[in-house]
Amino acid sequence: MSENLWNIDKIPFVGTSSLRQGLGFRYYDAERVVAGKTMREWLRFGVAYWHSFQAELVDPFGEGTAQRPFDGKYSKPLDLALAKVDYAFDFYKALGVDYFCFHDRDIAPEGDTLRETNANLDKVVDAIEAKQKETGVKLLWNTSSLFTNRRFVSGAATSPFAEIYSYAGAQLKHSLEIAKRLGAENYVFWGGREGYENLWNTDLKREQDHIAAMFQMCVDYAKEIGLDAQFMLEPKPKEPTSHQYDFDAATTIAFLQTYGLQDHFKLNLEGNHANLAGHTYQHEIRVAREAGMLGSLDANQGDKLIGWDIDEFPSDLYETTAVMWEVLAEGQIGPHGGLNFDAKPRRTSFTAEDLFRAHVVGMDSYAAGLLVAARMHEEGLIEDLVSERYSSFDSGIGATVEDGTASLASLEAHSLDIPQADLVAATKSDHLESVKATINNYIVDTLGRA
Ligand code: XUL
Ligand code: CO
Repeated sequence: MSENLWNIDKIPFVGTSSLRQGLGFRYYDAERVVAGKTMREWLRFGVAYWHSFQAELVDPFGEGTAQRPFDGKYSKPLDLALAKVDYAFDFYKALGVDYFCFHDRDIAPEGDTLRETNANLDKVVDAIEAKQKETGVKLLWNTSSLFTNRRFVSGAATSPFAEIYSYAGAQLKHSLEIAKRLGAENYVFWGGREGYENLWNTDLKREQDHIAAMFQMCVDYAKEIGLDAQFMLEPKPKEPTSHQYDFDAATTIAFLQTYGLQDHFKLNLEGNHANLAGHTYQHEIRVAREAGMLGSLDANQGDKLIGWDIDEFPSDLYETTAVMWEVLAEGQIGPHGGLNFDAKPRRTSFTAEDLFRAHVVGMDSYAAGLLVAARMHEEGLIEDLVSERYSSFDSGIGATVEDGTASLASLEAHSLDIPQADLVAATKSDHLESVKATINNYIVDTLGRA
């Protein structure tokens, strides 16, 4: 009998001797040093309260299938909420993660008024605060659910109804106070209903002005209460609304710049959201990095065959390698970022043990990605390829573009009499298929030796 509420022993590192995946890490060895930092320091894994302790594994056609050790034990919602704090922290300990994330409405039931709801919330926050002290597990970020309750049917900070806008601001105020109390390293805003169903009834400009004003109020209030958590917006193009304003990294950065908010926010990027926007996860991370806006990562993956947000646990090594390549190039996930598993087991993986198994797969997949990407960096694989590809800008006419001395006239003087054959000779094959296969080789060989 193990000593936690899940009756699961601390998940050990077992290495790669067995090919059968079970309740043991093959690659994630927390204190192993890779590229100058431990795996624990690079990866900073977090557990998402909403998926792990709230979700019942429903789908649009079927009821929940999840079997959890707290099921049926508590008749009062607040008692259940308080008990879940103990289950949650036992889960973090057994899994060996250092961080967790939650929405305000994940952790405590609503009352009839915001005052009553806040009182419920404070009781649970007391319990969380005590557990954080006892275990050393930290809050990667918290957030506010401004999309679940029916009052947010037409949005929160973009609702056309001022009463709802005001309520959202009031809810955010308390949520920021909780972030301060629990020492949140970041604070996330995901605009779950901040968008529109139909443009004919929508004043797009007015809605965006309103949400920008709300963000400014949050920035001001954080300053007032001395909250230094990194604020982050989490892009997602659609679902639940047909169009959401924080469509993707590029759109979100442009929004922040338009409203002068760019110095106060970074981005929390999610794999499945990237796919819904028609991008790879790597693309979103690269765009954010180049704008100095990489904040944190919601680690999950989509499915090629399903066109909505299914929040699968990461298992695609090609993708985890690409993500960790970007993270290594950046030197960190973000100033205070981590890998939060915004992911749920499939509806058919319904046991409590599956919740552990799914996290183990996610953690191992990212640890594997880290090992492969570190080797690629060490051997300069991509760096060499890219610097060679752009080398014609290092001297001659190319250098005049980069040092700002080129003009259309100077480009014309250079190009006017160059024959077509010489221009074709100036281009080079990418050998792209070989590049992709080389990355495969790095994955196979590095993990084969791990
Ligand atoms: C929804 C989603 C959210 C945010 C936090 O798709 O990703 O869970 O991460 O609200
Ligand atoms: Co997310």
